[in-house]
Amino acid sequence: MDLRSPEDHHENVSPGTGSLPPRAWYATSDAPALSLNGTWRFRLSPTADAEDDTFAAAGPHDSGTWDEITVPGHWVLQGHGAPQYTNQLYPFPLDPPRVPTENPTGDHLRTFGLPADWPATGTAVLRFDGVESCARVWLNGTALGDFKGSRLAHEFDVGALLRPEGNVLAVRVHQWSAGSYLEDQDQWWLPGIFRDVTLLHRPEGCVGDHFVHASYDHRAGTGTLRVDADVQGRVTVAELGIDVATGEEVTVPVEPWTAETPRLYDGVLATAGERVPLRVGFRTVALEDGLIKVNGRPLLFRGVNRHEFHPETGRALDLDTMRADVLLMKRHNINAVRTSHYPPHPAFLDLCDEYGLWVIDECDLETHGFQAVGWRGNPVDDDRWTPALLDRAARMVERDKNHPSVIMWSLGNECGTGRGLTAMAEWIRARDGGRLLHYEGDSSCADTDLYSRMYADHAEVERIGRGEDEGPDRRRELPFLLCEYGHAMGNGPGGLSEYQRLFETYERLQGGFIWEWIDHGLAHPAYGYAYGGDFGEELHDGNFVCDGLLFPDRTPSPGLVEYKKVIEPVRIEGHGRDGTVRVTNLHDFADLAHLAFTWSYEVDGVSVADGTLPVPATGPGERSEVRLPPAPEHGRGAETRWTVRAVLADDTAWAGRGHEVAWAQLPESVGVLPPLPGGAAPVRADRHLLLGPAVFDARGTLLSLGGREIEDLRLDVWRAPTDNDNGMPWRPETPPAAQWRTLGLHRMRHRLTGVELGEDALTVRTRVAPAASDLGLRVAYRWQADDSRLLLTLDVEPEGEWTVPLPRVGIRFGLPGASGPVRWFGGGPGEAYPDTGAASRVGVWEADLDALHTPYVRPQENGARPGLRWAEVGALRIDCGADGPWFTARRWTTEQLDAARHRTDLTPGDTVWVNLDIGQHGIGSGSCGPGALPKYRLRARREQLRVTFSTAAPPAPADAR
Ligand code: IPT
Repeated sequence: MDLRSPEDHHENVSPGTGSLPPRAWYATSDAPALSLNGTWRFRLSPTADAEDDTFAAAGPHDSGTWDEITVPGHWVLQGHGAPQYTNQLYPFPLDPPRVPTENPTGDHLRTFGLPADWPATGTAVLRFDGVESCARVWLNGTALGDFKGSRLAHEFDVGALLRPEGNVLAVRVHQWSAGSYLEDQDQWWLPGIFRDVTLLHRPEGCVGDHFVHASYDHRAGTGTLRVDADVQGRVTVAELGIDVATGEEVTVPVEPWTAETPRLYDGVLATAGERVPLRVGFRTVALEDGLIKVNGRPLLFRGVNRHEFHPETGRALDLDTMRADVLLMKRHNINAVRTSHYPPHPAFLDLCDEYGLWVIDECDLETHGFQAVGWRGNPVDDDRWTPALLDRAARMVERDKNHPSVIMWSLGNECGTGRGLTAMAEWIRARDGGRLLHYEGDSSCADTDLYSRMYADHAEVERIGRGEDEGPDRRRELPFLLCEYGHAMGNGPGGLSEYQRLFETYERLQGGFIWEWIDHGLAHPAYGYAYGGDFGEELHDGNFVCDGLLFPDRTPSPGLVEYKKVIEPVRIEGHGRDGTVRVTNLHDFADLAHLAFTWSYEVDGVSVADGTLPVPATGPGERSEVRLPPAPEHGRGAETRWTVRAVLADDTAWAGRGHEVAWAQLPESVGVLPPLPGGAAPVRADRHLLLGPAVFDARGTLLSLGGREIEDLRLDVWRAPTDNDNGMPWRPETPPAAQWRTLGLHRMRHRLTGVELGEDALTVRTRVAPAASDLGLRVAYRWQADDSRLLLTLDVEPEGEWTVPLPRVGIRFGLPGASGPVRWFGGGPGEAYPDTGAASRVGVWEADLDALHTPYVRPQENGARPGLRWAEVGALRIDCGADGPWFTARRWTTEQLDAARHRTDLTPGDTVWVNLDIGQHGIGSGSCGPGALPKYRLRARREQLRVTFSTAAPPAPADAR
C-alpha cells in the first residue's frame, strides 16, 4: 500500500493531514463565529483529476461559469449526478484502498469577508461538521490539508490566512475515497458538504478541549463535578453555588440526569479569553451485577436506530428536523437512540440532553461489504488502517464526550472482527472510563461491556434471558440488548409485544432498538418517494432503504403507533370483577405523579360517562390498585367496556398536558346480537334468483342488494405481499410470499359445484384451488334473508395436506360508485394485523376511504381493522358479531395493489373493494429477521364467517320525483 502523496490523498489509508486534534464540540460561546453555510459556487467533474486545483488559488478565477450549490447539502440531490442505494454491497470493486477512476468530484468555492467587528487579535479555526467522503481544503490559495471520516468534525487553524475581505475558501470533495471502505452503512451514497461549515474566532486564552465529568452518587444524592481542560479556567454553576478551578472536584447535592428526568444545570467554563456555556447532567453509568445501570438502577431500552434523513435534503438536517425527531420519539414513549451508524450532527445530542433520551453513540464505521468475500482484506483487521480507525474513535469521543445523554460508545456496525476494533476499544476505555462500550459484530464480546445482537428470534432471546445461552464465559456474564430488532419495513413489524414481554420478564434483557426510525425515501416527481434502483443504479437493494417507523415525510406509520403502545411505561390492567384496576409503573426512575388518570365507560363503542381516577404517585417498578366507579346505567344487551388512560398532568418540554402516554381497555359485557334475518324463500325469476332484498344470477353470484350493485363477492385468500411476507434471501426459511406464489394462491380458480334453493336459504357451493395442485378449499355460501336484510354464512373447509399458510381467508366484493366516509364499530382507528394489534382500540370510528389506506412507500397489504361489529360503506351496512372479521376497504383491487411499485402507481377507481377476513396471516419481521411467530401463522382449517348485509334505501329513480 502506498504512502500518502498529495496526488492520491483520497486513495490512501491515512485519515488525512493538516487538521487540528479533535476536541469537544459546542454550539456557541462568547467568541464570535461566522457561518459559511449558504450558496457556494460548484463544479462537478467525472474524475478526481479531471480538473487541476488552480480553482483554489487566492486570486481571480473563472468560477463565474460554475453552478451554485447550497451548503450544507449533497450535490446529487441538487441536480448533479444521482444518489445510489446499496445495503451491504460496495458499489465499486473491492480493491482497497483504491477507488474507481470514475469518481465524481465536486469543487466548492466560497468567498467571504469578515464581519466588521471580527477581533483583530487571536486566531481562528475553520470547522467542517461533515463532508462525504473526502475533502481537500484551501484558504486564500494555501492548502490546509485533507480529511476523511464523513460524519465527524474536522478543524483547521486558519488565523494567519484570514483577510478582512475577499477570503477564498475552496473545497474539493471526492465521492469515493479510501474512507468509503469504512463507510459501508446501509443507506444512500450521498456525497457533499452536508453539515455546517463555520469559522470560529479563537481569542487569546480561549477555551481548549475540555471534558466535563459529572457523576451522581445515588446513595448520597450528590453530584460530583470536575471539568478537565487544556487551558486553565474556572467552572461555575450558579444554581449549585459551584465556583471551582478546572481540574478541581466538587461534590454537592443535586438532582440527577436521566432520560426520564433530564435535569440539566447551566454552567460556564471561563478562561482568560472565552466563556463557554456548559449544560451539566449528573449521572453515573455502570456495569453492575451483570446489568447496565445508571444512578444505581438498571435500564430498559425502548429504543430506535436513527439514521439522519430528510426526503429532500438527505443527511443534511436542519435543527427543526432534528427537534422533530426528538419530539416524535418522546411522544411515542421511546427512551433511547442508537445513532446508527455514525455520530449524528452534534446538535442532535444537545436535544437528547435537553429532552431526555439515552444515546448509544456509534462510530462512523462499517465494512459490511467485505463479508461478500469472506471478510478478506477487512480494514478492521489490517494494521495499516488502524490509524484511520483510531482517528474515527477519537473524533467521536472527543466531539461528544460532554453529553450526559451519551451513555455508551459503539465501535461501529457490521465490521466483522479484527485487531483494529480492539485498538479502538482500548483507546476509548483509556480516554473515557465513564461510559460502556458496545459492538455487535464480535460474538466473543471481547471488547464490549454487553452482549448485543440483532434480529435474534423470540425463542433465542428467551434462552438468553434465562441465562441458558451457550458461548464464551465472558459473554454469558454480560447484560443483553437487541441493538436492532423489529425490522420496520413496510407493514409491520409484528411480534413486538412478545419481545417486550420477554424484556420485562428477564432482567438480563435490557430492551432493544427497532430498526429503524425513518424510511429513507427520496422525494421524487414521478414516484412520490424513490428507493433503490429508481435512479438507474446498476447495483442496488430496492426498497430495503424504506424500513422505518416514520414515512419519509415523518408521518408516523402504524408501526410507530404500535411500538408506542407496546413500550408504554405504565401498564393498566383490569383485575378482578370488583372493578379494581392494577397500575404498574414501568419507568426506570420516575414515579407516576406526572400523570393524570382518566376513565371512560363505553356502551356499544360510544362513551357515555367519564371521569378521573386518582392513582397514587407509585414509584418506579411499583404497582397500585385503584377502584373504578360503579358502572353507569345502560340498556340491556349492549357491549360495554372501560377505557382507562394515563395522560400528562402538566405541560412538558415535549408534549402538552393531556398527551396520552398509556391506556387500556377493560371489556365488561359482550353485546347480544339482534335476531338474524331469515324466513324469506329463494325463488327463480327469469335468469335470476331472488332472495329477500337480494338478486343473484343463476349461478348464485350476488348481483345486488336493495337495488345496489355488488360486484364479484367471493372467497378471497390473496393479499398483496408485505415486505415481511417477501422475506430475505439470507433467512433460512422460505418466505411466505414465495410459498404462496409457488402454490399459486394469487391465481385461485373458483369452480361452481352446486346451487341449492332450499326452503329458507340459497346455498352456493364452490371449490377454490390453484392450477397444477390438488389442494383446494371447499366453500359453502349459505344465504338467508328477511325483507330488508341478507345473511351470509360462509363455511370453508380445506382439502388435501395444506402445509403452506394462507395469506388471508374471507370474502371480498366490490361496491361500484360507493363514496363518502366509512363508519365502523370495531378495532381502530389505525390498521392492525394478528401480531401488530396492540394499539388497536374498540370503538366507533369514522374515516374517509382514502384514509383507510396506509401509504407504504412500496404499496402492499395494509389497512385491515380488526374485530368488526358493524360498518357502513357507501349505502351498504355490514353487521357481524362481537368477534367479527378483519375489515378492509380500498379503491383498488388487491391485484392492483400487488402490481404497484410506488405510491403513484395507485389510482383510485370508482369501485370500493371490501374484504372481510376470518383470518389474516401474521406480519412478523421477516424482511430482515424472524417471520411471524407460529401462533400467528394462518393455517388452512375449517372456518366460518357470518355477516348480515343491508342497504340504505336506493336512490329514487329520476321519474319518481
Ligand atoms: C443490519 C444492519 O446493521 C443495518 O444497517 C440494516 O442494514 C439492517 O440490517 C437491515 O435493514 S445487517 C443485516 C444483515 C442483519
